[in-house]
Amino acid sequence: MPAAFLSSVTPPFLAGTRPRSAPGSAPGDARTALVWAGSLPPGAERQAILDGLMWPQAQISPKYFYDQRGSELFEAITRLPEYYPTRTERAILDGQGAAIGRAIGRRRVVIEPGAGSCAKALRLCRLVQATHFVGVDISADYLEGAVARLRTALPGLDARAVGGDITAGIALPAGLPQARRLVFYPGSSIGNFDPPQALQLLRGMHTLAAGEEGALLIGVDLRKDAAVLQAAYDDAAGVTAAFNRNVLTHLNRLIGSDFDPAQWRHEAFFDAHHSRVEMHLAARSPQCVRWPGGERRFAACERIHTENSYKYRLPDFMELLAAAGFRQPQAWLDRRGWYALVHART
Ligand code: AVJ
Repeated sequence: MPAAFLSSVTPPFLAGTRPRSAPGSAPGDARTALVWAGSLPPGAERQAILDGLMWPQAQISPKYFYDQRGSELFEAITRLPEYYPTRTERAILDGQGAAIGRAIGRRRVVIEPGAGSCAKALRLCRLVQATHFVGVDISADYLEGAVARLRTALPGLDARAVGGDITAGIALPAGLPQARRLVFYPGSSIGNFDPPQALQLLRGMHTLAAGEEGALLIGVDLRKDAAVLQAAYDDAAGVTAAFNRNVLTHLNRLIGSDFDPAQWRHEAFFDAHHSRVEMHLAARSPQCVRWPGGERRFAACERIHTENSYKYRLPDFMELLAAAGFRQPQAWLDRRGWYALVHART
């Protein structure tokens, strides 16, 4: 691995997350049960957010983008002309679906961390003739609606929604078959984590899939021209800017802060050294943000770091997969080599 991959600093909001045991399935109808799992206790979550805000380089974890409004804005981003990852991934699945389907084989269980709208889950569950689906997402209400629609589209599928934070460890519904599991992690969500965190997450996915013939299918955004990346994260219509600012509205609700989103400017750029797109919010004027028990002053132009989106070179990503214990990796790329869908076995 190049040195750049090892030199990134672990931000406080991710340093504190550790796998922890979580409660099992909630009582009630097993087909519709929403299982809460893996989230930090409320006090610790609040403290983690405040630590991030008080850090010299203020930061907010990108997981807080995804309240109801944020999930809708993200869906809008995936339809933007500049935002290539979603449609490139779909083109790979559509164009090379037969070969990918052969590599995966028939699958009993599909587990999708960060399932969101479940749009890709429908295709994949059809492709591999899955009998069980487990969608996991931090935006639990949004996910619950999506899983309900998935059940309508595939009536034979036992589909469950699990609300929870995948970085904190998740509890699978009781009785889920152990054999022929496929962890499906599309959308290049792995890019939100710096390589050491990504390795930890991939190890967790290895554990989730482990058992007879376990496997992983993961989407990875690859390194490319900086101008293409820049446009994808700073679109002309300003949807990504609205998505970025919405995190402040969400935080106001979560911790009782008084951020004025209109006072913050969206910034996005490619950092070639770390091979990542960074998103920030920059203060338009000097201001003081208050919350119960504290405050932080921001100078004009001072920034809050809200997201990293790593762009991998394929060999580096393959090394990460191997380090997490995966074997026999196979990758399918689009014609331009912008994006990879990678399959590997546990
Ligand atoms: C959902 C993390 C894959 O990094 O491209 C889109 C989120 N941020 N536009 C990405 C995002 C700004 C997205 N991921």
